[in-house]
Amino acid sequence: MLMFSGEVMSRFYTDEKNVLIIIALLKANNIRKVIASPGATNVTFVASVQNDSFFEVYSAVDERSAAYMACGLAHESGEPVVISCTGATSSRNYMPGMTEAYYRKLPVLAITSTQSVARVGHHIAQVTDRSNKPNDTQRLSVALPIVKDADDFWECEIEVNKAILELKRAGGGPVHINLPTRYSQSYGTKALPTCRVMDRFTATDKLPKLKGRVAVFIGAHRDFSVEDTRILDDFCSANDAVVFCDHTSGYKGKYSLLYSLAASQDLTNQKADKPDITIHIGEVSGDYATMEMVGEEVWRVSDDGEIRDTFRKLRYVFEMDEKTFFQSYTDSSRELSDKYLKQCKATLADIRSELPDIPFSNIWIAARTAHKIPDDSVIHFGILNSLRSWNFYDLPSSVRSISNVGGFGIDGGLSSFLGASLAKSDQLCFCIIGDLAFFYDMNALGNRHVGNNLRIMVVNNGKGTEFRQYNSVAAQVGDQADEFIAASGHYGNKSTTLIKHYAQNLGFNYISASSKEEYESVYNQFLAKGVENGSIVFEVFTDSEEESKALEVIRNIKKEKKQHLKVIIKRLLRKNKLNIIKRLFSE
Ligand SMILES: Cc1ncc(C[n+]2csc(CCOP(=O)(O)OP(=O)(O)O)c2C)c(N)n1
Ligand SMILES: [Mg+2]
Repeated sequence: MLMFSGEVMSRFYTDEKNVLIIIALLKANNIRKVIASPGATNVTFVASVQNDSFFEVYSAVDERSAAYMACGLAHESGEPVVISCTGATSSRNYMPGMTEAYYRKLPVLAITSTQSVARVGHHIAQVTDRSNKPNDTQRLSVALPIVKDADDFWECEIEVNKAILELKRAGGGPVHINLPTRYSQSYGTKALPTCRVMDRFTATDKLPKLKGRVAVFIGAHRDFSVEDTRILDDFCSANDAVVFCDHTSGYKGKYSLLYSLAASQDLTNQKADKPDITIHIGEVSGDYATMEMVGEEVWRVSDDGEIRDTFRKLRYVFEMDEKTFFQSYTDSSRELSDKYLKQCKATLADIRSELPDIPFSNIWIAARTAHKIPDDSVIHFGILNSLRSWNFYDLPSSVRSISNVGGFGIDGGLSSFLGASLAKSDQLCFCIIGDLAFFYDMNALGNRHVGNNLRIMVVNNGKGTEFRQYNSVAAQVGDQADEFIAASGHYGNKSTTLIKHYAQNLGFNYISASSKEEYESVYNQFLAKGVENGSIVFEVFTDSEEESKALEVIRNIKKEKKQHLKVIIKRLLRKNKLNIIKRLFSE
């Protein structure tokens, strides 16, 4: 090999972070073969691998030939091969070789370097549009960012992991990475960044050891059958694990912890109840508070096998059904334990024992009502205040609950609920929904299939109170938020007759309440068992300020001194009142 020894010795890796992440992860995955084609945009990548003796670098001027060389080398060595090219038409010439690799399932990783993709379409020399690729040239194509902050780093780390894992997934094949450069000239980086390496396992692989304290976190999930529940319970008892749940998790087993009340406390830190490893199952969760209760490492289990780094701590993906996973980690010879469960339950019980008086609000309603929802009913919650408020309180174990947290829309709550009510006409279906969500989807109530089993509670605070909560992202905007952010004053502005007449004209029974006393006097009608008396709309008028106060009260039951101080400083910083401290902290 031709050496330019003086120059090479003085250089290390580029300082372009996307390149460093690629190199770190190639090394972690033991991918060392690189075929480089000449050019300017891939200088930082090529010069960096060239400076690391781990890599085995070859040169090929003709990119078409380079890709075919990679096929031969990958096939013969049984290892993945990286090909690197620049802009202009270079990447176009990878296509024949990548097509060959696709149909032969050869692990060829094409890294096509480029100037910033923002330059595509502006007649900038050598910049070509790579956003469309023939389907049969790659199993996956990812576009990396130029890494400027922690979010870019995270995105880059994830995309490179995805790309590398795809080289061998489902039999393997070629993968494409588009890599933007800023033509950095500095090669002073001696150490590669620490990157998270992700691994994927299927049911036939040898699985890693599960060590430390374990919790399962369930996002939105279909209801657990009796058998599913037993399997998860057995896993928990064999591993002294717990299950962090909310009302969309579908799990009602012995190890379930509706933990939102504890996790939401502004002035305490529930560190003592955190696991080391979190097993993540289910889909999107609306329980933001309990999502903080993840351990240092997350293991995702899903049939889809996708990299879903919800908590930014993903280590392993298990591409298998939950039953296979849980049974694989249930060693029945181990001593059974529920120590961790008892500890978390004690935390919750301690907070619940101090529940204060709460202003009239969705949270107060949930406190009065959740435990009284009739057995075997279904209950739907609107996005997001209703779901959050009711997540503070347990429902009877025979009651099944759900919310549209898939797309998180306020647009289809009533329609989804109507659909659910059609499945069994004699099963009571409850819906707790805000006024904006109600009016958005109110036509569902006029559907001619509406039966007698609907119990709809509209919590009417005259706006999207979500954006008037004391801790909302719009909190700084104050009362001004009402006009355009919380969309106050629409739909009759808390009219006492609008929903009433609409509901009654459609054949619903209508009841309403505007205070705790009124609520107490009518809510038993809403909860009455049986469907004989027809469907009900129960409109509860609350005040947005009281809603916010209620949330603040319930999130401040427990106080830890250290945490208290932290929160106070944070709030002051947020309010921009102590700019000096802010500057001090940012230095
Ligand atoms: C289709 C759609 N548009 C906008 C949003 C953003 N959003 C989330 S909660 C919310 C307010 C809902 O207000 P309301 O139904 O009255 O409930 P409240 O917060 O007052 O309890 C909005 C607009 C959304 N989730 N979905
Ligand atoms: Mg509202």
